[in-house]
Order: sequence, then C-alpha cells, then structure tokens
Amino acid sequence: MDIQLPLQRLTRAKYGLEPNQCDAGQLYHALLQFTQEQAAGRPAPEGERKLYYFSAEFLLGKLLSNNLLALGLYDQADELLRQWGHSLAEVEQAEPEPSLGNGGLGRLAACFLDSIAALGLPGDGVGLNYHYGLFRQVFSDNQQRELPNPWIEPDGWLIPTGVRFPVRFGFGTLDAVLWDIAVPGAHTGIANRLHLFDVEHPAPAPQQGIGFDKRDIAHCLTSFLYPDDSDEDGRLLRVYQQYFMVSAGAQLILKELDERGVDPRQLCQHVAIQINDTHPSMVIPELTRLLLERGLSMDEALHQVAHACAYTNHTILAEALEKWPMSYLRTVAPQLEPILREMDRRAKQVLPDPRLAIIGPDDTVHMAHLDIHYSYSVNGVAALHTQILCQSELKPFADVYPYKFNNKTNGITLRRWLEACNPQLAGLIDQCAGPQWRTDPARLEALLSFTGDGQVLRRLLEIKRENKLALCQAVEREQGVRLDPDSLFDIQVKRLHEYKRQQMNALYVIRKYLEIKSGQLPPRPITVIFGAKAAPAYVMAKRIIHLILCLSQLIEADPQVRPWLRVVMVANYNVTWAQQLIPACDLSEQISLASKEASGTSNMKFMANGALTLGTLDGANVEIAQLVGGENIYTFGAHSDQVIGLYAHNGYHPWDYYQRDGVRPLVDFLVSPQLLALGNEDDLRALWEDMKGKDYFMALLDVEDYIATRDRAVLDYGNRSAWARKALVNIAKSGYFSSDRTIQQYNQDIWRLG
Ligand code: 26Q
Repeated sequence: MDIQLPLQRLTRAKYGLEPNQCDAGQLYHALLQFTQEQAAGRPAPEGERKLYYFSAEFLLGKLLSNNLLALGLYDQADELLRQWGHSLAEVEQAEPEPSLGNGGLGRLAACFLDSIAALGLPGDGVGLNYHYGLFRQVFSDNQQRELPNPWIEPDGWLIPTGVRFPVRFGFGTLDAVLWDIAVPGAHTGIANRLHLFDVEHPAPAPQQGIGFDKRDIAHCLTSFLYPDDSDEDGRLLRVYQQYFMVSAGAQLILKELDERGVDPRQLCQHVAIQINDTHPSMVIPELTRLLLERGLSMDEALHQVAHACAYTNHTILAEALEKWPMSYLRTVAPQLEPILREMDRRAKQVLPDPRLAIIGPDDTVHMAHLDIHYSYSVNGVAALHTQILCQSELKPFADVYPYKFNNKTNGITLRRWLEACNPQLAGLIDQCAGPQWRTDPARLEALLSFTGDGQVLRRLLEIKRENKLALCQAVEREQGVRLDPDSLFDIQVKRLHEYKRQQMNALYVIRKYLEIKSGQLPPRPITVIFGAKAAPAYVMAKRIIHLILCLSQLIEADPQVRPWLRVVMVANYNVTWAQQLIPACDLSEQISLASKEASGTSNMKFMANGALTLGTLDGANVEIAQLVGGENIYTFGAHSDQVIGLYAHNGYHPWDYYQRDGVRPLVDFLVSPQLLALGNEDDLRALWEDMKGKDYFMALLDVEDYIATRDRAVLDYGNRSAWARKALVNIAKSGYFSSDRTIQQYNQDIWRLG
C-alpha cells in the first residue's frame, strides 16, 4: 500500500501541517497513529486452542520501527521521511521506551510475542501496566541513583478496551482495567495483543527518587516493576501485583471462552497458559477457584488447569526461587488458601517425599513446586540449563514426572535484533544469500560459502566500522565521551549480578591498566563498554558499578593510558541502547560462572551481528560453541560440573587464588591509593574483602584463564580478514537462535495450537 496520502491526511488533521513542515515528534505521532490504525484493521488468528503467555515482564523496546517492519512498511516509511528531511532513526528518538522488564526474561517474552504473531499463531500476552517501569539509572559521584521512568503518553501505544474485572483482595475489591498493545505479525495479515492490566486510579510519579507508599495498594499497585530478586522491600506489594495480574488474566480467559461458546469443562482443549517463571504461578489456584465457582468439581477443575498450564524455569539461583509465606497469601488473597492447601494435600497423598511439597513445614508456599505438580510441561531455556534442572536442581521432580520435563533453547527475534538494528548487515546478507533468511533464518547458513570471498569480508568489516562510528556518536551525544572507532570494542551488557561477573571484567581492565603503566602496551587500543542496572537494594552489585565508574574516571584522566584503554559505562542501559551497542561490538562478553546463567540471550544477539563471543561454557554459550566450532569462539574457565562439585563440597577458597602472582596485584588495586582517591573507601574495601574471602561466584577461579583467553582474542583481532571470517561464520550459524524456531518448538511440543 501507498502510505504517503494517509500520512499527509493525518498531519493535516492533527497539526494543520504538511508532512515536510512537521518536526520529528509530530511525524512520530502521525506514524504511530497510522500504524495503530493498520494493526487495528487486522484480524486475530484463528485456531482450536489459544495461547495466553503470562509474564510479569514484557521488555518491549520502542515499537514504531518494529511495527512498521511487521506491517511491511518500514522501507517505504524511511524513504518518505527522508524526502521530508528526516529519517526513521531520528523520528524514533521521540519515542519513549516502555520499560516493563528487568532483563532477559522480560525481553524473551517480547521476542516471543513477535514470533508468535509472525508465525500466525493465536497467542496473547498477559501482564501489568507499570507506569514508571523499571527505574531510570543515572550516575553521580560514581554511584548509581534511581529515578522513575515514566513512559506512558496520552497518544501512545496503549489502546483502552473498556474491559474490566473485579479482583478481590483481603482488604476489599479493586477493578483491573484492561489496556491492550497491538502485536502485528510480520509476513502474516494478523495481529495478536498484549493485555496489560492496570488499577483504575494510578498514583502520580513520586517527587523524589523511586520511593512511594507501598501500602497504598489501590493507587500504587502498578507504579513500579519490582526491581529484581534482591530487593528486600515491597515483597507484599509484589504478591499483590502477581495476584492482580493472574486473577484478571484468568477472568479474561473465561470471558473469551464464553464468547467462543466453549464449556469451561473443556477448557484445556481450547486454552494453553504459559507461565513465565513463577511470577504468574498463582494463576493455577486462581483459575481453579474460578472454575469451582462455575460449578466444576475439584477433580474436574484441577484436571482442566493442569492440562492447560505449562511452566518455564529461568533460573537455578536458589535465592531467586519464589517462596511466599502463607501469611502473605492470606493477607492478599485469602480465598486462595483453602485451594492451595487442597492442592498440597493431594500432591502429598500421591508423593509424600517432603522435597516435593508445595507447602513446606514452615508454612511457605513453593511456587515452582506448585507449577510442576499442576502443569503438563516444565521447560528449561537452554540445553545445559535443562540438564542441570533434571540432574540436580529439580531432580526429585524429574524422577517422578520425567514426561513433563523438556528443553526449549531460547531465541531472539532477528527482525528487531538484525533487520531493524543493523539494516546494512541485513542488506549484505540479502546480497550474498538472498532475502529468504528473513522468513527462514536457517538460510543464513548460505553465508558459509562466502567465508573465502575477500570482497564480502571487507564489506562486513566496513559495516562494523560504520556501526561503531554511529555508536561513538550516540555515546558522545548522551555522555559527552569521545571514543575511537578503530579500537577493539569489547562489550558486556546485562543486569548487574555477581554471577555474571562484571567484577572479573574489571580485573582485566586493571591488569591492562597496570601493564600500560609499566610500559607494556596492548597490540591495539581497546574500548571496554559496560551497560548494567543493579537492583536498588543489591549492595554488592552497586559496589561493582562503583568500581567500574572509578576505573573509568581514573583512566580518562591519565594521558599515558587513555590512548590504549578506555572504559565507559553507558547510563540507563535499556533495549534502545542495546540496539545501538550490539551491532557495534567486536567482542561479546558472556562470562558468567558456568552453571549459573540459564541461557543468556544477548550472546545470541551479538553473534547474529558478527561479534565473537568470549565466554564460559554456560547456558546457551555451549550451543553457540557447538554450532560455530572452537576456532570461531573464545571459551575459557571451569566447566559446570566442576563448579557444581566445588559448591557441593565447599571446595572453593578464593584465598588460594588470591595468593598467586598474577592475581593478587589486580585484587589489591581495589584499595590502591589511586582508586581510593576517586571512590568511596567503604565500598571499595568491602569489595576487596569479599573477593579475597568469599568470592561466592568464583571470579578468582577463572580470572587467569580469562585474561589469557581475552589477550588471545585481542591479538587475533589484528588479523582483520581472519577475524571477519570468524564473524561471518557466527552470523551464518545464528539462524538457530531465531525465536521463530523456539516458538515453533513450543508450539509442536507444548501448545499444539493447531
Ligand atoms: C524473584 C523473587 C521475587 C521478586 C522478583 C524475582 C525475580 C524477578 C526477575 C526473579 C527473576 C527475575 C528475572 C530473571 C531473568 O531475567 N532470568 C533470565 O532469563 C533469561 C531468559 O530465559 C535467560 O536467558 C537468563 O539466563 C536468565 O538469567
């Protein structure tokens, strides 16, 4: 279709202006309205069974480009905007990013919605409409500070539906008001929906910081996304959020069943509910309760629920597994208690093993146990992760329910993470391999026949340099720092967590700093880029950010070091930053302690954009290594079985490693006069003590191998054509990590949407 006339009509009606007289913000709103109308005109896909993807997080990222791409209007819109003196990239800067997620789990949910729609499958998301999202991160005094992150605009992406459901809490009833975001599918004529529930009278943003009255449930329930697993506050509020989401979602499912004329006694033939980690697990007792209200017996209700629900586990960190005291649930939703007790009683009757109990002896409810007993599928998110679940973390469950356990290795949507964020590379791939990869990502393998083609390899390097240049401009604009596009760009972007070991990356920086100070220069300049938010109450994570910011300041001020080594931490790392950073990366840091990162998904995005991975054999890195082969990846460090053994026998003592000549000076640098002059002594000292005495995630165990392997990568980078060849192999093999593949597997093995 031709979009010039409709856009012209819109800008005239909205602003009384011709498109070429509009500013970027006006063009953004005109395009937004236009795509909204196009998506609204699309039908929902049909099928016997419909999927509801329940998730506390949907980390969507900006929507304009993505929706234009899905509607097949991206190139035309960009072309028109250029005629009018703008570009899509510029217009998109007017869009606020919806920040409805913490990290990987939330972004995965967004990629899944994209793929479900692109495959034409009937599947909607169900979540919450957090007004101030995850916090906005700013830095001052080399420390992280948190601010609200408002993203909702009057004429934005949220569509009012007029639908509302009463949700009964212990203190009284609140209405859940339903807002929708359209999810148009690429290459299909359909659109699904993301359903976001909200309170009727949301509270205004707090005046200072992100503090608010956590007991004012009626107004604050949807103010903020709970910032990760380590925040001690607000646990009760989190349970209110979860119950609100699942009660309204369960009522929506039953309403839609009624509209389709389906008897709730046949619910499981018509409904699949995917539970994204344990945050939505209360949907199991809540849907059961609603079915009882509709006259089903307990046997009937449990049968329907357990054959509709499927659970995905995203973590093996014990501290992130949700357990709620029954007293919390009694306060929030007293009507669930008898149902949970009955579910627990039935489970114990068949399986008396106390390790399998839903309700523990201390009267806490183990949400994952509830999920496993009362769902028909339990999946991990990468081969190694699923294997660890079955062989250790959830072994007692896998032994009694072997048929429920399965793996679904994560994926990413190449539409956002290649086509939209790296159009030049997408174009080169089209030229080499034809455009079929856009609908059939396995076709990327056709690139393998170009690994000997000097022209293609040169163009690949050229595109990388252009993307690095664009990133340099963004970093200069946002943070006032000028980077060298000809240095090696080494990037680690992900939530800040000790197990992800940003602190080990910092030790490498210290090592290079000390080498340069002693006159030993690296083979070429290195730029180390970090992006990471720390949960506001996660003290150690904030200290690691402090360390990185202090190192950055130290190096920036040192004319001897600065030409060879730079450290930048981008403030407020989010999806928008990721789309700039990932296409510009040479070396992708995936350095979690083996066995701790369930999958990782940025590893896949970097690979698809031609970065080489420097990583441990953890999560999906294992599968990346298998696909690309040892010569096209830099792996190092202890293996997961060794690590699991060390934990089991208390066999790790950081002091032994600290003693080593290659390690001690790096660790001691944390409390060197240079660093103490810039940073907070208590924070740096606490980090230092922790690293020597605890080092729970074993950074010192792997650090020497890490440094040697990273040095090898830096050296290899000098052979530009050999490096480009490795990059091309990575791109060629990245098709496996398309979320279209992942969703096809979910559909074949779990959802069976027909
Ligand atoms: C737990 C208890 C109480 C409150 C909050 C939480 C909580 C919140 C968020 C626990 C976990 C999360 C987020 C987890 C997450 O993002 N996991 C990541 O999921 C990705 C997608 O599967 C994987 O690729 C990552 O390896 C995994 O870390």
